[in-house]
Amino acid sequence: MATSTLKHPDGNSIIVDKAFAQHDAYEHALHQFVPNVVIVPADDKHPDGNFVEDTHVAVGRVVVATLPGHELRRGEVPPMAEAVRKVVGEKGWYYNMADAGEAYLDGGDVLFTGVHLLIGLSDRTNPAGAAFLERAVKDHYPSLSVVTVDLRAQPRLHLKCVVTALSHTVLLFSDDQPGRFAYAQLPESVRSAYEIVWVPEQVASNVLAFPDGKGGLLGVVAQGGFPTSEKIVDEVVATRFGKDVPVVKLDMPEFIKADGSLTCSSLLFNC
Ligand code: CIR
Repeated sequence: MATSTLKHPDGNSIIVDKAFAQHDAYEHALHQFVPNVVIVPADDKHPDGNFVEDTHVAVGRVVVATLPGHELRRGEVPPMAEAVRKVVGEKGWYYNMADAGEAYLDGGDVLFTGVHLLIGLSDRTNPAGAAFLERAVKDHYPSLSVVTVDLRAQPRLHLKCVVTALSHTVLLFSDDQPGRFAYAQLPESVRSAYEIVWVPEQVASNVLAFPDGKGGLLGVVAQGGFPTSEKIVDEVVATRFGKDVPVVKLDMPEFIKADGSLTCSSLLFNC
């Protein structure tokens, strides 16, 4: 039986104090762009518990409690579900993947661009998990276009390790084999709906972007420590969304050692 989720070669050298400081900086960055940030207390029983993104998926008012693909992470879901219900309340249409037999899925494999719902298949997300999410979302948003991207043969953890959305018109991909493979899997109708921006470092293709509700951006949180990719993100944000849109850079090396991206430490709701 597996005893750890860690794959990164430096996974055993995580410095906990530094990780807390990096998490504080992350929290601070969220406060700049999100009116209501709820902090879920740490739980020593779940060392990956800070990667809350994997436990739930929210698309509009649909909220799915996932069954994470790694068995060591499944105990994270019930306490997070309590916190999520407090935040979303009666507006949510709730689904629980644990009730669905063989279905499992990590939220890191789900990218809602505002136009399309992309679901990656991986070691952590199986076709039944993707189908469960698609059904839940389509129950309420029948015309939403859902695309499954099969990355099971690719060396990366989740879909959002290689692609995230800067806005509903711009996608950021990592310019490496898994990123190119993911791009190639998208139907032409989806690819042509976006401007595609490529960054050379995989970890830098994962950004948190905060829409202003009018097609623009309030700001972006991006990985620091990757100057070539940072320059590309800065330029795209300045030229497409305005020079005044802040791009906050966060150096998160302890989280990278735990195979974590930026998006994975928060869950965003807009219902
Ligand atoms: C895991 O393998 O599950 C954790 N060590 C990392 C999860 C990162 N999650 C994410 O990027 N969505």
